[in-house]
Amino acid sequence: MPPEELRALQLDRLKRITRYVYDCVPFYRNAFDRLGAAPGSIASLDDLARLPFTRKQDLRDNYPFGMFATPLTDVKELHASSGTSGDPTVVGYTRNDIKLWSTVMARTLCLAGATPDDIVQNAYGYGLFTGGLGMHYGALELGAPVVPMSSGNTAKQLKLMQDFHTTVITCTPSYALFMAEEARKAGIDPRKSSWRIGIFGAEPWTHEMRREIEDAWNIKAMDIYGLSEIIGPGVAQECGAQDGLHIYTDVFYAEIIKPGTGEPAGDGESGELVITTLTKEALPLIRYRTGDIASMTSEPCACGRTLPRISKIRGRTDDMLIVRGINVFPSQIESVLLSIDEVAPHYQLVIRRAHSLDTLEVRVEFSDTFAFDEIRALENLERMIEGRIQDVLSLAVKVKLVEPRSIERTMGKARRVVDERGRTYDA
Ligand code: DLL
Repeated sequence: MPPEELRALQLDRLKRITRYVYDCVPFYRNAFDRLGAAPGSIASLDDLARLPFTRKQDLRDNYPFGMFATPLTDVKELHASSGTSGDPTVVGYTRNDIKLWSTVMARTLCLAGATPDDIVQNAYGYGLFTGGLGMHYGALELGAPVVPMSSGNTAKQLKLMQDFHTTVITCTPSYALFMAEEARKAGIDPRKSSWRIGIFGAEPWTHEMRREIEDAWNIKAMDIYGLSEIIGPGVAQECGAQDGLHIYTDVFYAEIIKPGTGEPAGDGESGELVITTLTKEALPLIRYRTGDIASMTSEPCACGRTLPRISKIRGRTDDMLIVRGINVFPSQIESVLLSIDEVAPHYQLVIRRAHSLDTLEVRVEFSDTFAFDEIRALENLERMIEGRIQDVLSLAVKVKLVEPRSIERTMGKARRVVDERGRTYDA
């Protein structure tokens, strides 16, 4: 769609959705009234900036169904994302919302290069997590057979991959790497598998991790982004150009703001991604603060699509670790680790506080193929990695090399950060 036409469609939908939430969700009526923002006053897309933000805490405060705009009888499916503390965040879908989800997920599969001739092995978890069912609906809509594996049961994943000749694998990037290890252990060469495309997301991963996965499986590894509050998977997806994720702004209007001030960030500038759902019925959200840090550009893409693109997610406003006053994104450390041949892409960051001073320990597995015949070699490697990380972060960290396969593997989202100062959360 040409950009002017897209903007007209967005404005029309924005006017409708602001009126809708004002009429149907007491939370929004109060928030709009407090700011003196009448829904009828939206005359241009810029007017959106006058509307209030919505935060995850607002969903928690209205647990479980207080933010819904429709009666429960119209809600046909409920999901919840597990928080790190307190109540989960509950999301609901009407029949039309499920149609929308199916459409954006079919789009996602197409962007990634899948066709109805593919067979999709869906190893995202089925259940309250939105990954499994979201991908399932997309495959149905696309018309490609879907194998509803869910996550885990790796031996079965590998067997059905071989028996069914599945061609598209969908799971978290960390599980894709784990399956490659298990395949090799079982005497299966992952590079010779029938998979040609992987659609990986639900957790942060770097370009270096992409190379590891592409190399391990001999596939194209494509990044998928989404979050339950907005719809689940199906908010943005990489195309064949692998140069940013097209974000579906015809239905999920996107802004990038400076987290501190809420001011808009410029084209290509990093900030917090904020999304307004333009057509959702059960859980419409206005200016939802995703907490995800990315940049956005409207520069034309090599693939010819006109939807803007977001960068890979660079971190979260709330998983940014602050260690001795220095902001640290786990992805910065991942990039360093994966550029070093002697270590495997399995790591954990442990933060402790000793004598009121924070320390960051990077535990990383040394690679199977590397022969350490003496302690000295190991120590030298540890010092070398510490130096590299210090160059990037300007922070002294302690690197501890650990045995292959000694760091806990997960079938879903990897647990990268252990904060022993009193908080633990998933990456
Ligand atoms: O993770 C939805 C999803 C399922 C996306 C399957 C992709 C594939 P939640 O459990 O609500 O929903 O977690 C959403 O996960 O705010 C990001 O912080 C993170 N996240 C999701 N995709 C990516 C990605 C699903 N590609 C939260 N890169 C989001 C980095 C991601 N982080």
